[in-house]
Amino acid sequence: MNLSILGIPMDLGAGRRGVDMGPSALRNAHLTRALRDLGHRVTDLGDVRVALPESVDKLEEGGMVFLESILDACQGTRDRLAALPEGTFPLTIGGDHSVSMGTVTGNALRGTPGGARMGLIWVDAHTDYNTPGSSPSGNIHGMPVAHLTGLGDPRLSGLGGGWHMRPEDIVMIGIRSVDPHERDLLREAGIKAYTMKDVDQLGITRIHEETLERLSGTERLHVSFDADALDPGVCPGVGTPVPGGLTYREGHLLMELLSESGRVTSMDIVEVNPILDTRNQTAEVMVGMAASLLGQRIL
Ligand code: EXY
Ligand code: MN
Ligand code: MN
Ligand code: MN
Repeated sequence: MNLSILGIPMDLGAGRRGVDMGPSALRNAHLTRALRDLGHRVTDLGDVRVALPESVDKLEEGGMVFLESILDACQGTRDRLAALPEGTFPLTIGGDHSVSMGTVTGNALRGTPGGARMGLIWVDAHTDYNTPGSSPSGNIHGMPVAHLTGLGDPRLSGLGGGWHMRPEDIVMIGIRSVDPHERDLLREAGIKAYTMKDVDQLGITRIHEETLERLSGTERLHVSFDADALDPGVCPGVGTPVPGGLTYREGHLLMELLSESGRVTSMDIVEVNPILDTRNQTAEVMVGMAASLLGQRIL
């Protein structure tokens, strides 16, 4: 398969600095080599520009202050992805999870001016369904899914030029940290979220079956994998760790089953923070997850 890697070195959506080095950490974990060893033709497109206004000191500011810079980076991401040739598999590497407002939109718009009907599998400890009005932190990496469905700040929810994710085409897996108002918004939207209790009770195999059934009407399928979905013992290098996450095998099984389905058309890896993980274990684990989605087999 033709794979295109695109980095978005952005930490402006997060509550702490460092995930802007996520793309470098993933490249240092030999992402390209791992995928070439599976027989893929891999092109590394480099990184999207992420710019701050001169006046802003990102170490001293936070939250919504960065909205315009996040919007600019997401527009650049959207446009790069929308312009890729048909038939390529985009693998976007962050960067905090606000980058997915650009990745999901760009992958939906490619070759389809009005935007394709996109399925979205959101692998995460968090539902990322806050709006600026509901967020307890003001950090935009807690808001991407809300904006992809048309809620929130119109500058961000307008990235698709009228295209939005349908809530019924979104499935979340690994959820274990949801804010009070966010929970209300999720319920109103009718988004399917599998919590870690569901993972414990149903298992990944049943969740995978139900997910593909629910998303059977979609034209494309994007997997957005937040490293903090995995247990902090597996992925310590994340900015918002939550105990009781997916095991290493649950993460790989989900990727292996999705790989066998042949349905997935694009992927994000986000929230890898090398400042918090000097052994680069988190990046190495996430390279393995991408490899499992892209055809690596045990036997
Ligand atoms: N729900 C919390 C907030 O909105 O501030 C925490 C969000 C963490 C988001 C990370 C990327 O998954
Ligand atoms: Mn997230
Ligand atoms: Mn998360
Ligand atoms: Mn709309």
